[in-house]
Amino acid sequence: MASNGTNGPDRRSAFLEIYARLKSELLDDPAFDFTDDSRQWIDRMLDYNVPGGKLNRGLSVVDSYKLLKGKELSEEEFFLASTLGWCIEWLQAYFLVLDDIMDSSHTRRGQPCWFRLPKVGMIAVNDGILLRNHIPRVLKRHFKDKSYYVDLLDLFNEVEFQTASGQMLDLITTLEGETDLSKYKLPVYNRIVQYKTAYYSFYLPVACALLMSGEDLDNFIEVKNILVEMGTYFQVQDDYLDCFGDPEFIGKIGTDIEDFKCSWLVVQALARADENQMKVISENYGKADQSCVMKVKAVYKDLNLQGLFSEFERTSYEKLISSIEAQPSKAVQEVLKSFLAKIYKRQK
Ligand code: DMA
Ligand code: MG
Ligand code: MG
Ligand code: MG
Repeated sequence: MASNGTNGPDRRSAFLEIYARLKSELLDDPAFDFTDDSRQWIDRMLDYNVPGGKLNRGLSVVDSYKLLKGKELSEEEFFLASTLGWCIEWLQAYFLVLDDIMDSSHTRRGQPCWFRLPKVGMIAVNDGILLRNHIPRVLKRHFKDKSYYVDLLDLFNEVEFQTASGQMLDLITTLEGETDLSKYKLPVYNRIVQYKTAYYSFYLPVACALLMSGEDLDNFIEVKNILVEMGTYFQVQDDYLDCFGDPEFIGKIGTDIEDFKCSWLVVQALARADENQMKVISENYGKADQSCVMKVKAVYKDLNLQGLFSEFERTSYEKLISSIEAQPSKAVQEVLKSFLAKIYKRQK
């Protein structure tokens, strides 16, 4: 029997046991008459794309629910919270499989991106669609009779729409930036990351835990705002690590400079560059050539964007802590603080 009151590796392995169960249910979904080959394909596709990350989002549902409840979870409660956690990991897998195609990335979680495997290629597009379709199948199987079932479906739909809209903003802003770099300003940046990252990575896990606790999400607007702030901070870290992180450690090789992305780093660089540095950026940004990438990184270093980032981390943390402490509920404060602790000064 999986123990659920534990921390550390046991907590992760208890959570992973739920993955195995959900996967085997999907591999026996009566709505599709599986052949051996198709079952094996899904089995392998899921193992490759769903469980290999940090699992922060998924585990946060369990942690948050436990904090809101104020005591240890029963076996059933642990299972349900974990299942919602896995639905978020599935959503993330779906977005990442497609994001890596759109961003021409090479590696993810320390292995080649799924579409880079010779036998996969553009089948990955349909795999993304299947990953997305698994979520309502899992929810139907395990939550159909819950009073909050409709709210749960609605929540996942809303958040998926926001994320896909954020991805669109990311992609079309890049198109605009290619002809006019001066479009890369902080408000444009903040809007992209709020939509593409913050809702699904930060609001969604807490909202799932709140629904399980019988809460009405309309009463948690300020909590949502704080989580969106936290998600913005998280994506700034992602952009920073894309350039300055250790690929061995973060499990992915950065592509933001090559891809002409409206990254936090380029936004900050453009706001500070002198005429010379501006010229280097405009001549080298968005080129796949490694010597161009290195020239851009050299400007980032000259502008001390590493120092600026450290300062940003510190002030974001302080601001977040003070908004969290203004929350009336101690349990909610705990939920938000535990989330922030997971990401503050992260190296991956
Ligand atoms: C990712 O933005 C956003 C989603 C919705 C996957 P990104 O392309 O910066 O992510 P990553 O650095 O993981 O490719
Ligand atoms: Mg990407
Ligand atoms: Mg992307
Ligand atoms: Mg990134």
